[in-house]
Amino acid sequence: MLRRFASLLTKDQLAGLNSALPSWSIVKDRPAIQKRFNFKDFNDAWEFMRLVAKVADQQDHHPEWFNVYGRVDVTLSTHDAGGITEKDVWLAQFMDKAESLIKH
Ligand code: H2B
Repeated sequence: MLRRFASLLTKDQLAGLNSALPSWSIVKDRPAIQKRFNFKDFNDAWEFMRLVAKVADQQDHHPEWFNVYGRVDVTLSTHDAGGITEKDVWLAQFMDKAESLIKH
């Protein structure tokens, strides 16, 4: 299978993550980023997950997530690379856009 190469972010890139992704944070005990999304109800949370799932599968880059009612806790990491890559940054930015589409 053809897999697009994704290299780990450098120390400088990690340090700059806060400005690229202000609403995300770096997980303490593993190399990953996380965000809690809060929607008004389960239907909006599910619509968000549906939008993201479609694109994530097209990109072959899948979120770790946990949903209860309107809440979606997301963790992003590139398992194949063992850490945070630009694929995670890309998907995080897409999720922020999907969130704003649903909340408007
Ligand atoms: N998703 C994430 N988040 N990280 C990966 O390394 C990854 C993935 N690898 N989805 C893909 C699938 C790989 O396992 C398949 C075989 O392409």
